[in-house]
Amino acid sequence: MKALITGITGQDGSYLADLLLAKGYKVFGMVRRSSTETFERIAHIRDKVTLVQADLLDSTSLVHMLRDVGPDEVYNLAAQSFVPTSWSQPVLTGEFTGIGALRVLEAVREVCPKARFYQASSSEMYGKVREVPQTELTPFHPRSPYAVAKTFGHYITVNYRESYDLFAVSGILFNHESPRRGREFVTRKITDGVARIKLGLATELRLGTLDAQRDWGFAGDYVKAMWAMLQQDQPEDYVIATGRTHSVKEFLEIAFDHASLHWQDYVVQDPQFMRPAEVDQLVGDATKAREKLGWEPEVSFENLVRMMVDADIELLQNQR
Ligand code: NAP
Ligand code: F7E
Repeated sequence: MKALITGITGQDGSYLADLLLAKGYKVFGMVRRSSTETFERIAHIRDKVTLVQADLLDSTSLVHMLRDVGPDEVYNLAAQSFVPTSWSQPVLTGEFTGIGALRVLEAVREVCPKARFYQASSSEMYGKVREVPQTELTPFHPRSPYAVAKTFGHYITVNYRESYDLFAVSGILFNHESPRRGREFVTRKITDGVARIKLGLATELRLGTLDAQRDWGFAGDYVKAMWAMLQQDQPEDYVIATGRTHSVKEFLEIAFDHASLHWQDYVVQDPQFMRPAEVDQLVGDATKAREKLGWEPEVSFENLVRMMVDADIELLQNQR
């Protein structure tokens, strides 16, 4: 089996590549041209995957890539994925995160319509939530240009499935984190901050709202659900979540406590990290995934936080 992953250099792309290699797939990864390589997360599997240059902005490059690879499965994980950047660069976010998904779908339809397609949809689409917890049937109310773009990506995936009979599915994934998470996201920002403070490299950690709540899981668990969705008899959409919600404050408490520190001594609230619009109580109901995919999250919230703190301390110690 051949799988193509867009966004292989990102958090999820790297975990999905690990999973598919372990299952015996030949793994191809789409990378965009850059003056410096951004292959840190796939350094450990660099000789096991084949990288192909293409860009979500360039339809021709996507068509050529699919012709060259001839994949059985396509996972569209590439996107501008940081919510605050979507306010400062809304057009670019719409192009990458929304229309980019359409370009990949169009290329699949033209080149390899029998390939199975996965779209990385997001709990951010629920935004100003209509009900708690959220299911596959909960209406969307996106609250950022990122979320609006993801909502387009979601519906165009549903539309291509219904219009062209593609095996196209959308995974509505709630926040998932890991030691490979980008450092600007709040979880990694905190665990990196704890490690720096612990090692005497920083004296404070500047954050936005501490009351925000998220349903946080482990990325390594969530990529298993992506794969499982493409192995079903019917293409359907699934919510992937832990069903538990925690505040930024709770994350801080566990992270600092794990390093024997008190967060109140170091955390400073800074208005520059507040958002023009926040989402409400995001908490997912993954009953359908549990029943149809047999999927369950394995790493608890507490263990996720501790895993990330340990990894960041080790990383910084090794750099010394
Ligand atoms: P990430 O770490 O930010 O990775 C994004 C990937 O997209 C990177 O490989 C990046 O490449 C690539 N990319 C961006 N623009 C591109 C372009 N124009 N052409 C080609 N590649 C491009 O994101 P992630 O956390 O792994 O998330 C994976 C996907 O799931 C994203 O679509 C995200 O929006 C979605 N999602 C994430 C979560 C979550 O909690 N992590 C939840 C729901 C949905 P470079 O390395 O070159 O920048
Ligand atoms: O923010 C609050 C912030 O940036 C979480 C992406 O993967 O998950 C991610 O989006 C919360 C927000 O993730 C800071 O206001 C406080 O309420 O870690 P985040 P996100 O916006 O939830 C979804 C599912 C995706 O699809 C996205 O691609 O934390 N917060 N202080 C802060 N957030 C950040 N980044 N930085 C702070 O200093």
